[in-house]
Amino acid sequence: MKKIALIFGVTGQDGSYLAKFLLKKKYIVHGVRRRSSSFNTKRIDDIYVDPTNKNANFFLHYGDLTDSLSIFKLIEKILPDEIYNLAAQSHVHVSFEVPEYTSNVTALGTLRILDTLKTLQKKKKIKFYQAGSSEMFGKTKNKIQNEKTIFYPASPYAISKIFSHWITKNYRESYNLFASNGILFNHESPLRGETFVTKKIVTALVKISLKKQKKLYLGNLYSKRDWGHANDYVKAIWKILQHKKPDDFVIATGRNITIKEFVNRVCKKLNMKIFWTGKGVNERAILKNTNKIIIECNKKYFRPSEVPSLKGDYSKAKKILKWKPLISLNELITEMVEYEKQQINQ
Ligand code: NAP
Ligand code: F7E
Repeated sequence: MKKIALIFGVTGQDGSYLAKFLLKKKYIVHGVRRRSSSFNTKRIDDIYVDPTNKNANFFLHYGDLTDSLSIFKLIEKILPDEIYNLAAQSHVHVSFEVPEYTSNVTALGTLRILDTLKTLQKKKKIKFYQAGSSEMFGKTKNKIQNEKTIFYPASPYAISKIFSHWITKNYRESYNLFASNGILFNHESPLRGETFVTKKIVTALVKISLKKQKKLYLGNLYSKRDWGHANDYVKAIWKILQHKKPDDFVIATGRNITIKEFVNRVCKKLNMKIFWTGKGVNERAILKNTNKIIIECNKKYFRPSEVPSLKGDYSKAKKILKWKPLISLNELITEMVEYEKQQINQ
């Protein structure tokens, strides 16, 4: 019998990589999409099949994490073997602008799924994965973070993810649900949302190199992030649910660099020679051969509260799940740059 998976957040970066990964593993995959005034299925259009086709193995349903009725009805109808909760208002900066909505989706949405699983557990024991985040460590003083590091969240997003982390643990301990948390550090890909910093940098610098854009505006250049590839990380997500017991795992690369260093590496890949000048919000990058400013900082992109440095220790996942990242940051940058060039040439 084929396994059945239900993915909340299937239209997002991770949802699309996970759906493709599970289809390769011969799962039947159901995904939840939100109603939106414009199409939001770009990342999964390549796997869409007409649901009336008798060989169809990928199905989309309308639903929303703010709507308990839709969640209950979908889970009760599909009765999947595994649920992956990847849905969230996932932008940290935006969470300061819409804190209540962020909490409703990113915190309470998880509770709505878990409570459905509790109600339905006599009908079926469904495994549950919760997409936790390194942002939960926030302003931690620990140089490297693992499953035992104390959380110090620095945004409404991070606080919502901590609620989800603990409610997942609480439902596991109180009702014996198979409910696991991943604590994933930043992971990127060509399919990353346009306003996250890596995608924003790569898209702009490729356009600048082709003289299709003049400038890139950024915020804090000195925060450090541990960046991996989404394709490696969805394999870890799957492994977490295949483990014999529910548990919590940090997924990371164990290396971090600043935003500025990320910019330098993308410029190198594009053979753009730049130098930096100025300080703080006046810092800028100048292209050597034209002497033109191509990067400036803008207050608009600084956050009310910043997470200065994150670096993950994934030794538990390595030991127990036999997982490790396979794609290096330079390979990730190459893939993102090539994808962006292709998009422009289309
Ligand atoms: P993403 O690209 O922003 O995708 C988020 C998904 O959630 C999209 O499918 C989105 O639908 C959906 N969604 C948003 N609000 C919803 C609602 N009210 N009801 C139902 N679905 C809703 O995020 P991602 O990068 O793939 O990340 C996946 C998950 O991992 C998120 O929970 C994120 O917070 C978490 N996470 C991400 C990272 C990372 O570095 N990528 C690291 C740690 C944790 P639309 O397409 O309609 O917007
Ligand atoms: O910012 C700085 C910014 O928005 C990274 C989400 O997937 O990963 C992601 O959250 C850093 C921050 O990702 C700009 O201040 C500078 O220090 O790409 P980001 P994030 O906030 O780390 C975690 C693990 C998640 O869970 C989240 O869902 O880059 N930065 N200048 C900028 N950031 C943005 N977005 N735009 C700028 O212009």
